[in-house]
Order: sequence, then C-alpha cells, then structure tokens
Amino acid sequence: MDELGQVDNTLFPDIKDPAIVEMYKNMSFARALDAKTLSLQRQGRAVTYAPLLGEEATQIGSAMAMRANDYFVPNFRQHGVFIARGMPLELLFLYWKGYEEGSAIPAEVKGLPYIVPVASQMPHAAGLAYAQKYNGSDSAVITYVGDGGTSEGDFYETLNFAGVSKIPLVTIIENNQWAISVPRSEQSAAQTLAQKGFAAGIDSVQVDGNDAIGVYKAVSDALARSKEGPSLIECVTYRMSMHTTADDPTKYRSEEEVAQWKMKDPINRLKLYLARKGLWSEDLEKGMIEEHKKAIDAAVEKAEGFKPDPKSIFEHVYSYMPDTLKEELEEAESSGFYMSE
Ligand SMILES: Cc1ncc(C[n+]2csc(CCOP(=O)(O)OP(=O)(O)O)c2C)c(N)n1
Repeated sequence: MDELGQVDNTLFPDIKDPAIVEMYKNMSFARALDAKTLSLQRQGRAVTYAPLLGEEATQIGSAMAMRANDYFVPNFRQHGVFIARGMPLELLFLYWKGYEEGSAIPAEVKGLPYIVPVASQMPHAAGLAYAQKYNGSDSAVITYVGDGGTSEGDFYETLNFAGVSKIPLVTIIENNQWAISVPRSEQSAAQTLAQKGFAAGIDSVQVDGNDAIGVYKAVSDALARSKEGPSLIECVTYRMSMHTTADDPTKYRSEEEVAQWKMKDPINRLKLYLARKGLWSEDLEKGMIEEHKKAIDAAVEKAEGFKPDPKSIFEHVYSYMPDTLKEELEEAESSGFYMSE
C-alpha cells in the first residue's frame, strides 16, 4: 500500500474488510493509549514509558496476523501487540507505574512480559519456539527486536540457532531508525537489517513497516511456513516520539527528518485506503474515539485504584521462597517495613 492508500492487488493478503476496519481501530487505539500513558507519566502518574507513536502498523499488522495459538515475545515497546492480543489494559498501566503485577500476563494473551535488556528476549523466544517443535505443536513464536538490538550477540546467536534447528520462530525487526541517539546508519554497515538473516540460512524479507496490510501479509506468510523453519522480517518504520520519557530526541535529530516521516503516517495511510473503499466515515471515527476514551479511562481508574502489597517484592522471584528470602521478609516485617492493613 502506498502513501495514498493505493494497493497492489496482486500482493494483497487474504484479509476481509471487517478485519481491515478492525486493524484501523486497533491502530488508532494503540495511538490513543500511547498518548494517555505519556500524559500520565508527565503528570507523575507513571514511572517511565517507551512511546510507540509511528510504529502502529508494524505492531498491529503483525499481531493481527498471529493465529490464536501463536506466542509473542516483546521487548519494551510492543504495547500495540499486547492490545491486539487482548491484554487487560489496566495491567499495561500497572507495568508502567512500576508494579510487577503488570507483568503477570494472562495465559490467553500468549505473550511474555515486557523486557528491558536489549535483545535478551530473543534467546527466550528461541527456547519457546524450540519447545513448540519438540512437542509437535502447531504454534509459532513471534519475537520483536529493535534496529539497535540487531547489533547484540543475543540476536546473532538466536538466528544461528533458529536456522540450524529450524524452529518455528518469526523475528520481527522493528527498525524505527534510532537506538536512543544512535542512528540506523551507525548501527550497521549492512545494506539492510533483513539480510542479517540470510547468513543464518533464514528466509528473510524487508517490508514497509508503515503499511499495516503489507506487514500483515509478510507475517501471515511467515507463520504459514513456520513449521518448516524460521523467518526474519525487517519492518522499516519510524519512532515519531522520544525513545523513552527519559530521552530528548531534539538533542540529536532534525525536525525535517521527523516531518518527512510524518507524511508516511501509518494510520492516515490505512484511513485513506478505507475511505477509497467506502469503509470509513466521520461517524465511524467519532464512535471509535468515544469507545477508546471510555475503555482507556476505565483502565486508568482500575490501575490507579490498585493497592500494592509491599510483600509482593519478595514473591515471584523464585517458584518457591528460599530460606534467605524468607529471612529478609521476616526482618522487613519486624522492622515495620511491611505492614498489612
Ligand atoms: C543489553 C543492554 N544494553 C543497553 C541498554 C540500554 N538501552 C535501552 S534501549 C536501548 C536502545 C535500543 O534500541 P533499539 O534496539 O533500536 O530499540 P528501540 O528503542 O528503537 O525500540 C539501549 C541502548 C539495555 N537496556 N540493555
């Protein structure tokens, strides 16, 4: 799909109109949630946040291509994927408010929690994919990594293992052009990041990451052949906002660059496509915005009503509490650090 929302029908995937409208709604929802979380952080109501603005097509397009039994392994920016997979929204807010409870992903979402060390999620994803193959399951695993993450050892080791073991792993490089202040051009001398997969014997492709239908097509094709082995998909997109709320991109990138990418806005592009097909209207837009606001406000209220239990910092570290941790908990309790209501 080009920037005017015109498609190449010879490449069009098997996706029906209602699903494309759903895709548009999910992308708009991801953007609304993004704006809300950023504003909460600015008001001191969230600890930190990594915005996804501009990356909605890569995230929603890929998440909607997943089949019910597929798993995903995110890094720290895939809020859109969580949304499309039915994550209870208040858990997302809890995570960004700094509560571990936000990492308790419901089983039906089939996702691992956010992870902050760059690329360390990839070996986890490879392990999960290996387990699917070992158990003869039909499920595949999708993992996400940034352009910066493709410079890490974990990235190469995962791809090498995936290629040799022919595991059902789809690696999505969310190439948003910047790894904090390091541009893509200083990240790798490779002509594309997708070609890093070829060396590992992996079916690899580069797609326009601002084209939700194109991403959907690449990911559904990769999933359809996942039983035969892994795939790598480089989604070329752009981080329109800051890296995280601790970052100021005006210090290292030009306004012209941002303005150029704004013209390739993924949501606007899909809207143009829907309008061409008579699937978009002012009423649809208005109703959708209201629905989104209601859902987000309700989730914020729930998250802000959450009463943390200080004891929880001692739990969930191990499958059972070892004696050393029990001692620490007892000490904390007797010192008054931990007081139950
Ligand atoms: C192993 C490791 N090194 C450094 C960092 C600090 N760090 C956090 S995000 C980031 C840049 C990541 O860039 P990229 O992989 O392109 O992802 P993006 O932020 O663009 O989504 C760095 C260096 C970290 N979290 N983990």
